[in-house]
Amino acid sequence: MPHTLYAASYSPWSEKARWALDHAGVAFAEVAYTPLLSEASFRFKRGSLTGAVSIPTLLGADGPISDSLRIAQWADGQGDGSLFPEAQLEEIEEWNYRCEAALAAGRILATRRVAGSEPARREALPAPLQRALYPFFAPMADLGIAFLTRKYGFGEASSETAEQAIRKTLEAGRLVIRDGGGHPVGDRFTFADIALASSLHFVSPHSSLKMGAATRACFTQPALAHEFADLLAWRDACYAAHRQRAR
Ligand SMILES: N[C@@H](CCC(=O)N[C@@H](CS)C(=O)NCC(=O)O)C(=O)O
Repeated sequence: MPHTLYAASYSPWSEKARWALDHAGVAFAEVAYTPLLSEASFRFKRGSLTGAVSIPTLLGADGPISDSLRIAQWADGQGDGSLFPEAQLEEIEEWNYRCEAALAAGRILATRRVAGSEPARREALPAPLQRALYPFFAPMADLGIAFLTRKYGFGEASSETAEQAIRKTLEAGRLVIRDGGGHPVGDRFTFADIALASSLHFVSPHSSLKMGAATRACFTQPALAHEFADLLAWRDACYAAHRQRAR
């Protein structure tokens, strides 16, 4: 059965899954998911009418696989197994956990900025709704932001605390890259590299990721990007060396 990845082009969690699938050479089709708007048809395809759903989700494996880490582990099992060497599994999962904390914090900052940017709210809608139909669908973007704010419970979170959480992960990442010879775990490229590279998404998204200019601006934190310019350079080198694209 062909594999389908429900994903969003601007989402770092989707990119983690996509990267691992490409690395393992798993062929898949990607379906663009827009929060709220896509949920009903996605639930139908996934076969889950109740309960929380999230993207990335891979359909067409043994059953639906949600969560970027689980998708990556499944993909690695189809490939050469190099992303999750048995002996380093715990360390890799620990890095993923730290990087998830940075992403969760980054989403707070980015969503707030998107909420305040009319062009970014427009870009959050599917392409056909961004032009002539926009006046009718503009409220959908506001609803989508309110939905995500409620779903991920960050309405009250302080931006300073979020920034500190990102800094904590990136400072640890910087140290381990410096002292570990260029990889967060062991001396080879593993999923920990993918997790750390993706954790910079809400500091400065990688140039290869498709997103509108206004969205990219909202996802960029100039002060953090300046502070972690060394880690961004490492991330760019990591993409250049290891981001094979199957499609
Ligand atoms: N830990 C999860 C996090 C996934 C996640 O937060 N997904 C969000 C952002 S792309 C999502 O599904 N948003 C759309 C929605 O909740 O409707 C993973 O690694 O896949």
